[in-house]
Formats: sequence, C-alpha cells, structure tokens
Amino acid sequence: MKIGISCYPTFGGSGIVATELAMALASGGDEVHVISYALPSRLSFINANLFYHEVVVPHYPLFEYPPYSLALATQIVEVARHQRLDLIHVHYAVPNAVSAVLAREMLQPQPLKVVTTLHGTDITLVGNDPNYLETTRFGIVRSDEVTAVSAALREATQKQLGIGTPIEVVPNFIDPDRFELAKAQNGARRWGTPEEKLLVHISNFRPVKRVLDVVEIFHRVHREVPSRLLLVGDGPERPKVEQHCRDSGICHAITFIGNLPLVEEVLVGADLFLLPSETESFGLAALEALSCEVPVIATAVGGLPEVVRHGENGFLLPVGDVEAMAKAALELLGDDDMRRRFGRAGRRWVVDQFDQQTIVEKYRRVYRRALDLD
Ligand code: GMT
Repeated sequence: MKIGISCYPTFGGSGIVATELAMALASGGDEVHVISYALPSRLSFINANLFYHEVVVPHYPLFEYPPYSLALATQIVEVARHQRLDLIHVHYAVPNAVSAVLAREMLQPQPLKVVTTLHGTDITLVGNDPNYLETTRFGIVRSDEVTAVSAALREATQKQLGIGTPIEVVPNFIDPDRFELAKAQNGARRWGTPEEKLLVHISNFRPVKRVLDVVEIFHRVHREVPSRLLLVGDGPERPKVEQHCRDSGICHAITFIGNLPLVEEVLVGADLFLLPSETESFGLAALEALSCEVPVIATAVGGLPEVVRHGENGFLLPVGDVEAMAKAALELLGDDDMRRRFGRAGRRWVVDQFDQQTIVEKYRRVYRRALDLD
C-alpha cells in the first residue's frame, strides 16, 4: 500500500504513535509518506520505503493567523497526486481530519481514502471547544474510517459530538524489543544514589497532566523513604513546577531531565511511575513504563483503566487525591517483592495486549477496509 501519514511532529503521544506506526509499516514493505510541519522527533529513516514531506506555511502581512490547515491540505494533495497515495492516515482530528477531507475533495477524480485516528485532547479539550466543535465533527463523520486509542475515548467522542459514526479501538503500542535492549544500560539508576528509590514522571507539562500533584505525591514519599523524582519532558507548566519545588524546599531531590526521545533510557531500573492526569485517553507513557517492568500509579480516568490494572501492575486512584497516591507509592516502595511482582505482571500484560506487530496489523486491516480490499 502507499500510505500518507500526517501528524504533529512534537514529543506528544499522537506524534510518537504516528511516527512509530510509519516506521513499522515501512519495515513491513508499505511505502509511507510522512507529512508534517517539522521532522517528527522519533522519525529515523530505517529503509527506502519511508519519506518525509514538510508542510510550509507562508507568512504574509495580511495573515495574523497563517492558515496551516490549508497548507496541510495542499501538501496532502501534492503528495497524493505525485506519489499516487492510496490513503492518508491523519493523527489528531484538529485540523488534520478536515485538511484530509478537503484534500480528498480537491483530488477528485483521483481517489484518496481518509483514515482518522483520535488521540484524546483533540476530542476532550480542543474538539470540544465550541470554536472547533463543528469542524471537528465534520472531519470525523466525513472520514472513511475512524479509530480511537481507547474504548473510553470512543465513547466520549460519540457522546460529546453526538455522532453514531463507527469508531474502531486501536490502542497505543510498544516494541517489546526496544525495552528489552534498554535493560543492558544503566537507565534511571544513572541519576540516583544506590539507596534512593527512583520515581519517574514523563509528560508534556500541560495543565491536564497535573505535574504539581506529581511533586506533592513525591514530597510525601520523600519524607518517609530516601528517594529521587526524575521529571522527563517539557512544556508550559514547567516554570510553575520548578517554582513549586523551590518553595517546598524539595529541589535537591528532583531532577528535571527535559525532553528525551527514547524514554526507556530513564524508565529501565526505575521503581515507580506517576501519572496523576486530569484526563488521559490512553496514557502512552504509562504503557512504556509497564513495558520496562515499572509499576504505575495513575488516576482512574479516561482510558487509563484499559492500560493500568489496579492491584496487579499498579494502582488507580481519584484525580487530585495526592494522599492516596502517596500511600500507594509508599506501599509499593516498602515491599520489594510486591513491586517486582507488579513490574513483571505489567510487562507480561503489555507484551500480550499492546505488542507493536499486533496493533500495526490492526491498522492494516482498517486500511484494507477503507480501500474495500477485504
Ligand atoms: O498527552 C498529551 O497531552 C499529548 C497527546 C497527543 O495527542 O499528542 O496525547 C494523547 O495521545 C496519546 C497517544 O494516543 C495518548 O496516549 C494520551 O493519553 C493522549 N493524551 C491525553 O488524552 C491527555
């Protein structure tokens, strides 16, 4: 198949899933054209089937807001026409689905199927905003196939947008080998002294991630157990979080690592992963932690219960309940056997349910359905 993939190129989960998918499809023999406004952070040109096309958004004095959606639609048309794409798979509904539907119209009579994957905030935050609601709904209902990364997101989409469009759940995935290979390295232990327990949080530091709760949970843990918090990622809340660490006098026990393309480098060897999000359609970072045998303490929201199994590979607690999350953390950190048992169970669960090969095959089936090949 000749497949176009459009995504956000940043460290966000949707861009990571799209990029890993593009590389896996290309390794499996499909021709893949990635279309984005910058080179995605994880994209490596593993073979000759993988191509990258940049969306250039010209600036004219008239435009206070340069129309990225139109530049993207135009680039999809160009690539589809000259590379003879069978389909375009867009990740994140806003504005990508609308740009793809527009491109399909412009290309006629050349056919181009549109597959849209919903990742979460495109529905729960952005798409739900009255300023985007109608166009988000339009992009989704006019797509030829729609997938969502969890059953929770599928339900939220159908309810919030009031649509009956069939949506297939295709979850996030991991390449188990990558996490196996990382075990040969020092991983998280590089940052800690031998007696310190290591807690990790990875995110884009947006308000929805509640990173201040991470610090609050850690503060309670640190009072009881020698420990260090490794914060990976960057984003708008980081200055506030740094200030909060200074105000609470806990800075000496917190390491801000910043963005890291290969997260297994900090997950392997960690003792606990914290994800106290306000909402989370899936929680790719939690999946990556589990695949490195790191138990997860997260909030019981959105798609997280589809990833983290309460009492088996982690704990799920109410949003904002930092006391309960700190208590669960102390329970796990105080019992090495339990922590190891949870870690092994987590790895088994994700290898069984979220293996890259199985999930990429699910996407291929969606593509075949869109193209009427089945
Ligand atoms: O987590 C973010 O805020 C980034 C966002 C994105 O679209 O890049 O992530 C969303 O997509 C990921 C990949 O499907 C999911 O694993 C995340 O749970 C989801 N984030 C939220 O729903 C907040």
